[in-house]
Amino acid sequence: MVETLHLWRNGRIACCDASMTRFEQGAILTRGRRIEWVGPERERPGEYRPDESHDLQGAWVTPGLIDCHTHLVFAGSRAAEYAERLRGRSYAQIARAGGGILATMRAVRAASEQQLFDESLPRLEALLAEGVTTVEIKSGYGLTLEDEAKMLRVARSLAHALPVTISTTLLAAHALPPEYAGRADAYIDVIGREWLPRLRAEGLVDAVDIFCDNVGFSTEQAETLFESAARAGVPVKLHAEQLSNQGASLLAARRGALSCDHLEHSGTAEAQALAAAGTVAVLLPVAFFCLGETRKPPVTALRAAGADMAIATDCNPGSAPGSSLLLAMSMATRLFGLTCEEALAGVTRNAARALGLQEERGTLAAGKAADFIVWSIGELEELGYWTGFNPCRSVVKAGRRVS
Ligand code: DI6
Ligand code: FE
Repeated sequence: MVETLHLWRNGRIACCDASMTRFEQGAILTRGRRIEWVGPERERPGEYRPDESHDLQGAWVTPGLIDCHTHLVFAGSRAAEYAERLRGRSYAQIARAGGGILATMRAVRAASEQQLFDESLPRLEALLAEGVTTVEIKSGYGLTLEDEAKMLRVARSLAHALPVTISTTLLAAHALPPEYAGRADAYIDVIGREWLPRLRAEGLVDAVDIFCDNVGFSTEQAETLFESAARAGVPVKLHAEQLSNQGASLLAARRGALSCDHLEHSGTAEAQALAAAGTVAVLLPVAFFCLGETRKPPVTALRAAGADMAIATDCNPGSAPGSSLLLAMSMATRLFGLTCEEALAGVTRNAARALGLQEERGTLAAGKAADFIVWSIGELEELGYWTGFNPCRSVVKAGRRVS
């Protein structure tokens, strides 16, 4: 079958490659789900005879945005806990008293697969409406084999309901479930030995994650889980240095993790180790904001070391109840000091790397997925500038205009 060739012309194209190439009078040729060619309109090779032509009317175009860290599949809300936190109780205190992640675990276990799907869908719709065409979704509120599988199946089925590519991450090591109270090592063992191989064989797991912190798991436990992941041939990432420094980033770097996420309590040594290992530093400013944190990730050190920085929503009912990647970009600039260009790279090229998807997505180049966004903006810097305003005009996913 010969797929039709589409020309998308008269755009201002931000490729989001390493040199942040822009074509002011640019065009994109797509064939089926892929980009065939991108460049200045006047340099379009003559051998291409497009079947259809679309006028972008001088609008800015970027790659489809990528939200590389979410816990978007969950049930219920934790607004009452938020109210308690406003009265002075800390996230860690609530977690230690059996609330926090375990409160959502109870809601997720009680929810049917359909309920979980129905509650999660609007959050993914909100991301898509902002031009997010690839989303990572973690498990981590089931904490039994069956309930983790249920969450991951919901994540996979969301990709059939909406034009969004979903990457799934097994985060069974998010909190210690009551069944394993006092037996954290045994829990890590069962995840690595039984759950991971089974869920991977069912096609439900693209990566493995662990919450390594004083209210989560230790670096030794992370190391054990990473050994199992290596045996199963599954890439790893981790929640590191969000609330304390347990040496998790250094472990992530040593194990060649795809990404190391949060990082508020890390410093120069960690930044250098991540840069040297090519592990992406994922910044989650919405969690920083909603927890009322004051300690920031070492952005200056990460920049100086040449580490790749990504930005994600962390969408979850506890620390980051929201579903706006554009707001996360804005917070990353104002709260963490990223430039607008770094923020854009953080939701495109670097976010793709954080998922190991850099060969397919994250930049506009020949051979990449034809996922791109047409924006109603006059300047590219408006991405990372607006707070709570959505200038997305149109979404093209896998070569098809879907909005
Ligand atoms: N860090 C976070 O910010 C989320 N998970 C994690 O390890 C919070 C998840 C939650 O509170 O439900
Ligand atoms: Fe998270």
